[in-house]
Parts: sequence; structure tokens; C-alpha cells
Amino acid sequence: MHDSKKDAIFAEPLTQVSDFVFDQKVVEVFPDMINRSVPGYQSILHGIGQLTRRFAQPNSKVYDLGCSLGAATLAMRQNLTQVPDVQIIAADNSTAMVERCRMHLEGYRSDIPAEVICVDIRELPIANASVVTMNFTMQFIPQDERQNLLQRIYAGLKPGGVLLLSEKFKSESTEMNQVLVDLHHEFKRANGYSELEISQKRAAIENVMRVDSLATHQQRLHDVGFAAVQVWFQCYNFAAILAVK
Ligand code: GEK
Repeated sequence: MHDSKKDAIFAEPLTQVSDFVFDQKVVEVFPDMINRSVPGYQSILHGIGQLTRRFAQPNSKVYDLGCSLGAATLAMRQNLTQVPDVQIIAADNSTAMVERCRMHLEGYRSDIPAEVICVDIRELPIANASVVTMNFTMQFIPQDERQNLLQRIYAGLKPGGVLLLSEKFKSESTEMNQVLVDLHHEFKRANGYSELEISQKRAAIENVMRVDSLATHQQRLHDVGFAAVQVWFQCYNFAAILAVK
């Protein structure tokens, strides 16, 4: 399913667990990490491809914000072959990710131009866009800046353009949230992560990844002006939303 080194970053006991960073060590194991940690990751990538095929417009730009190694970029690019004059912009603020992403994209032949930019997506100009993908990136943006970023994405989209937003979320009910969290941890255990790995990863990511409820995401999307907002995938506490301008 994926070809990458096994993630064992949190396999050994650490005296102090530092905040999670997207560095070289993470780049080396990233495909394995995300496939074993995010339920439905491959299905979501497939859906991003399908939705891109449906909503991409001629003479427009397609963005992948927080592209990591370019998995969503590739899924989109494969589905843009019939769209004239389309250009892909992939962005990430981790230099290690961006370097590997460029190498990765070069490994696949395509006539569709794709530029990989090392930038904080809060600073990236967005214009003439028909599809903007944020596949598990919004969760790393400070919560009080999410509305602003969405406003800029909305302003940069053409009429009929879409935002494809995938996120880990929390349930508004404490009880139900615990059910979803437990199911997710069972999923990780079934994929070979130990209790120690699960708990150390959790401690590392706690301060850098803040999750909202699905209702909060949906409300924000409506507030910035999106005409239609639809959850098109959910597995446990992971979901993907389609928002149409
Ligand atoms: C995939 N979309 O495989 N600006 C730019 N990039 C950022 C920022 C920021 N402010 N904050 C975080 N990132 C990918 C997976 S991973 C999801 C996305 C995860 C980047 C960060 O460097 C990392 O590469 C990515 O967002 C999140 O489809 O690891 O859970």
C-alpha cells in the first residue's frame, strides 16, 4: 500500500517528550506514520482525486496547503489531465518535507505544472483557485487564526470553486468523544503501535495539534461565505468536508 520506512519514533521510552515537529526524522517515516495513524487516509486521498476531477476548472490554480510529501498533490494531479491550463501549487512550511516532496513529484511524469513552495500557508497568496485542499493541516493552525485563513481561501476561490478540508475532530459530547478516541487507539494498536508509542505520540502532539468539533468547522465555513458544506467521509474522529463557493 505504501513504501516507506517503519515509524518507530516513539517506540523507546523518552525521559521527556518534546513537542512534535515535522523534521527529517519524521519525513523518513511519514507515509508509514500517516497510513497507520489516520483511519481512511487512502480512501480520503482517492476522494480528493475524484472531487478534483469534478470541480477543477480550466485556467485556474489548484492548491495543496500543508502538502507534506505530496500525496494529495499526486491524487489531484492524476485527475487533472482533462483540464486545460491548470497549475498546481503545493505548500508546506517544513523544509525537510518540501525537499522530499519535490523529489517525490519528480518521480512521476506529468505535463501539469506543479510548484512546491516552502512557506507558512498563512502567508501564501491564494488567487484564481478552483480547488484548495487542506488534508489534515488546519489542525496545526492556531484556532484563533483559522477563520482568517478560511476567509483568504474563500476570497481566492473562483465561483463554484471548492475547499477540501480533512481534519481530526472532537465530538461535542465527552462520552461520545471517548468512544471515538478509543476506537482510534484500537485502530493504531491493530496497525502495530504499542501503548507506549500511542501515549508518547499523544503527549508530543498535544500542544501542536488542536482539534475542533465538526460543528465548529461547519459553522466557520458557513460564516466565511461557503454556499454548501458537506461531510463526505468519516471514520471515527476523522472526517473530510467539501465546501463549495
Ligand atoms: C497529506 N496533506 O499527506 N504552513 C504550512 N504548512 C504547515 C503549517 C503552516 N502554518 N502548519 C503545519 N504545516 C498531507 C498531510 S500533515 C498531517 C499533512 C499530519 C504542515 C506540516 O509541516 C505537515 O507537513 C502538514 O502541515 C501536516 O495529504 O501529519 O497529521
